[in-house]
Amino acid sequence: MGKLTSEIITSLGLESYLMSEGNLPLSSPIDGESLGYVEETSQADAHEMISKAKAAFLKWRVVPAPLRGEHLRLLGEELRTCKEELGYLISLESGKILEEGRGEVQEIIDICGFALGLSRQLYGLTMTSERPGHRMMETWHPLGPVAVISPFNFPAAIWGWNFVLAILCGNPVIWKPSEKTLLTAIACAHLFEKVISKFENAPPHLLQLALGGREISDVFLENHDIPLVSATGSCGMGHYVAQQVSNRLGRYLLELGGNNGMILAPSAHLELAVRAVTFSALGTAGQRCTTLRRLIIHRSIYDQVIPRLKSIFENVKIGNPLESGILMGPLINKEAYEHMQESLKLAQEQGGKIHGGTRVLKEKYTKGYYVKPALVEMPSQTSIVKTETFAPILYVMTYDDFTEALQMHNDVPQGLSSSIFTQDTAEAEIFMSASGSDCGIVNVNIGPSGAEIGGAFGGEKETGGGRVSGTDTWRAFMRRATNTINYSGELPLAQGIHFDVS
Ligand code: UN1
Repeated sequence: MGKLTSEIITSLGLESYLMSEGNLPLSSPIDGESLGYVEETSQADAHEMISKAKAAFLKWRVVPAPLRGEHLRLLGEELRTCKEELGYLISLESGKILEEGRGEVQEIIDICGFALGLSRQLYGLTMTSERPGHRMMETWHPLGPVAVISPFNFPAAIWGWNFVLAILCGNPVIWKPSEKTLLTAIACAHLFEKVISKFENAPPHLLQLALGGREISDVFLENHDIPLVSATGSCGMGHYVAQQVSNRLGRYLLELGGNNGMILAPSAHLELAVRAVTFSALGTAGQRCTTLRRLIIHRSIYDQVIPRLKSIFENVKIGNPLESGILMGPLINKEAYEHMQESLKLAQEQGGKIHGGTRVLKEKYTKGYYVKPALVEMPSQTSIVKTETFAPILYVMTYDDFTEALQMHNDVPQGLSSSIFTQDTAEAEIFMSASGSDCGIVNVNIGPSGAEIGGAFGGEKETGGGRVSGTDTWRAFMRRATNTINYSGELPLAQGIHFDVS
């Protein structure tokens, strides 16, 4: 382990968690370097965690929400003091560049601030009653222990969006992070523990880490004492989670794959559009659920845009994501690289003209999978274009007519994020209207990735329909009660029904 890495592990207080042997190996995608081992959670321990979370729930649910918010404010403060270190650890384990690692920590800081404000605004409605001397209202209550299943690509922020809201809403969390980014998860849990241990009114086990694979998730998917499972990851994983949790009529919140498109209209500000495409397609080495994967360009500007994109894709700085100036780090592992190559082969068979996409730096990093991003000119939106490949592949297609572009844009199974670059107000409005983009995120003159925490985040169709992060997504983490209060001294029934014994 490098000197800086071991210093950061020490400053985050993580040495005691690392073992020289264990059944879950930790490594960095940068060069395959081993970071040690941690112990897998057993099924028996996972069941025990549920009992502990239930006990914590009974205490935490009665702590006033503004006080719960105050705990989260302090988590935000703690994160500010170690933004650099945690950002580094995220980059080391997920392979994203440092700038993005830091950005991820910032997302959690932001959601902590959001939660503090929200802690005094968990509002319910009051309704007018049809009965005299009656009042009706809605109240929102804590739901119970929440299981959070999170992916490798945002190893801290996705936990943050879910955890912070769950805790704010009065629910303990059991977190099953990706097996590829366990150290980041341990660091986040350790930070929270540091903050929460200062509060007398906070019960133990508000956050428990369940480390392992599907067998561990299964314990939470099947258990009635987990009223909500929030899972972020692939559509395949989401299908499985939905089926398992539905079997017991539990609740699930899914934020799954995207196959995000951008329409580039003839009036587009091309300077900005090219920059937006660059960040959205190449950021996080194409491994965001919001990554731009389909560019639908008006035929009249195709020849102005493609040579510029080719040059950017060819020259983008690829390398160790911890070094300054680098814009693209490695893919998460060999499987991701192989999957990318298989998709490119299919694209070629389906008439695609591929630029880039090959492995680079393999002499320097024999165990790191660095690739040139692929720009693929497609004759039409074929089956491979409709499939999400979690890698830096941008499929490019042309259109002549705006209606055709919209139709092509929506003709994929996923529905997470979308964007249009246009100066034509009518086109922009149509794109955002009922007959426009069918995604959960619909942007004008910015790319599909890089959402702020203030908005609800998630999408439709195979993206799973769930929303996390801003606005009213907190409601998914609470139990709604409709209250009717009678102060009339009579007992009138609704709908004018008479039901008298005498
Ligand atoms: C993801 O890749 O699962 O909007 C989340 C974005 C980030 C979140 C991505 N704020 O690109």
